Formats: sequence, structure tokens, C-alpha cells
Amino acid sequence: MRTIYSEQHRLRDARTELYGGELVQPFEKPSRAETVLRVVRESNLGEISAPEAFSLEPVLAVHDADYIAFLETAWQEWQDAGYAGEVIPSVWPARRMQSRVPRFIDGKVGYYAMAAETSISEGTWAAALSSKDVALTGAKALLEGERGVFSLCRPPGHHAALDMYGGYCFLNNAAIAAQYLRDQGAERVAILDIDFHHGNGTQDIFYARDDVLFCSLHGDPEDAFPHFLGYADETGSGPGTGFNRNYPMPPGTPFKQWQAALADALARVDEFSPQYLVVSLGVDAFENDPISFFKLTSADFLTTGEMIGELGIPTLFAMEGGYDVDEVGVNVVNVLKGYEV
Ligand code: SP5
Ligand code: ZN
Repeated sequence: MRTIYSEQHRLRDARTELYGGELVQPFEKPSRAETVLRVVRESNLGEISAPEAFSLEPVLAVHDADYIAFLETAWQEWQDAGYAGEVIPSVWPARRMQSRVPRFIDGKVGYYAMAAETSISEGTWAAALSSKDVALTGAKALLEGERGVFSLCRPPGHHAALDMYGGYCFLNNAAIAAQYLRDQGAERVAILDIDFHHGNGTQDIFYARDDVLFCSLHGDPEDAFPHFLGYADETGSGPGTGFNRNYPMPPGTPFKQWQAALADALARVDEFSPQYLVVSLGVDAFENDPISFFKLTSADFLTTGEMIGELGIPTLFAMEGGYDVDEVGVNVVNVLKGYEV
């Protein structure tokens, strides 16, 4: 399987993450992608290629133009305000307040953020742009006939919604790729999100649509980030009713239970008979992940890849989360190897 990778991901190297009331070194850091790349190489998964550069058009097909304009200038506007730290929101349009976009950067940040843990740093926008190129290059390879491609995206994307960033995500790489596949002629595309966290951004983007099926396995929002979306009764709206499937699971969930949810999600995907499948490939369901609470082992990720491969659908794997830096490479490559069996 081919891997698409860009060194530009290193431009996303924030100093701070708001965690437990402290500013700590971010869990989502450059060494994650370096480790994954190293294990891809060591395991001879296949060729590693650089992405092609795409315009903003496929980005604007899933994100609002005003949100994109905000991301482009947020760091500079924060500098212009004279702040010493990284961009962190301190105020939100909470219940019964206005939802107008304010002029000053503090207000804009609160408007476009869905979470405060994710600092915008210098270089974040450039890295996010390259991450979407990595995803789109993978999607293009599928259109050209490849059976499986790994887009080693960083920063990740599945928490980024129509007009919101957060959860370490800025541009929704999986959603951008899925929409691109649709726009290039695919009638139906399915997205399977196996990252530990609910893919609230992807759900948001496709919620009212019946041409993109979204299925997500994740920590119950009662207990896990992003807390405000991801319940099982969110099944889609209007024409999209029945085309959104959530599988929230409690703390301590072992593979046996997670696998049953995966089997159900895969049955839904099969029934939908999409031309392409996009997998939001987070491996933070791993038992030693520092911020998550499922109990999957490294071997379980191999089984996961095998189960996905049994569908026989051309698949784009887009990297999302996974924060045990020592094991993130093995876990990701196990999914990809399992798929190829
Ligand atoms: C792409 C992705 O995986 N994003 C995840 C963003 C999660 N950020 C918030 C983490 C809050 C963790 N709190 C966990 C407490 C563990 N003791
Ligand atoms: Zn995650």
C-alpha cells in the first residue's frame, strides 16, 4: 500500500495545550507522524510519496469561506493584538447570546473554536493545508484505481466542522477527501471513523445528506471528548435520516465489544454499497493511550484492518489520533497490513 506523507506537518508544533487547567506540551505533536513514517518504512508497507498541491476549492466544498479566512489570519491577528502566548479562546457564544462574528480576534477565536485545548500556533495553517493535500492525493490515487492508500495526515481532521476547529483539528481531511471523491463522480462514499473520539466535524458536515454515510465508534460523550455530540440517537436529519450511525461505548470497553460495534458498522457500509470508503484512522482506542479509555491491543488493530478489508471496497485511510507515541506506528501499520491480507 502506498503512503502519502509531507514533511510540512512539522510546521504544526504548538507549545501549549490546555489540559486539566494547565498549559502542557501538546499530545498531538510532530513525533507522532515521524514514528508512523518510520514504522511504515521498516515494515516495507510500500512506496512513500509526497502530496500534490491542491487549490482551496475542495476545502471550500465542505468548510465555510469565512471560517477558512479566519484560519488564514488568526495567528497574525493574535500577534497584532500584542499577545505573548498561542491563540486560545477565552469567551464563547454560549446559550442565549449573539451568534454574530465579532471584529476583534478574541471574539473571532471564541466564535470559531469548538474546544480550547487546541492552541493555534505559527505555521498551523500551512501544516493544515499540507495535511489536506495528503488526503486529497490519496483520494486521487483511489480514483486512478488503487485499492488502498494511506494518507499520513497531520494535523488530524475529524473534529473540524463546517465552521469550527478544535480537538487538534483545523481542516477535516476525511470529509474533504470524501467530498472530492463525490465531485469526481462517485455516487456514494462511506466514512468509517474508528478514532477513539467521536468525529463530530465529519458528522456535522454530512448530517443532512444521504450520499455520504458516516459511522463512528467512540467513547461515550457522557465521559469522553467532545462531550456535546456522538450519542446513538443522532441518526441524521431530513434526507440524511438513517445515514449517520454512532456507536458510543463506556470506559474500559474491551476489543470483543468494540469489534461487535465495528461488525455492525461494516454491515451498514456494505448495505450502502459505496464506490469508496474513507477510514478516519485514529488508533487512540489503544489500551495505553494517555487520553483515552478503550482497551484495544496492538494485535486487535490487525484484526480491525482484516475486517475492513473483507468489504472489498477501495479504501482511503486518513490518519487521525493516537497519542502513545511509542506504539502509534505499530498500531497504524497493523490496520494497514490487516487490510492488505
Ligand atoms: C484527533 C483527536 O484524537 N483529537 C482528540 C482531542 C482530545 N482533546 C481533549 C482531550 C481531553 C482529555 N481528557 C482526558 C482525561 C484523561 N485522564
Ligand atoms: Zn481521537
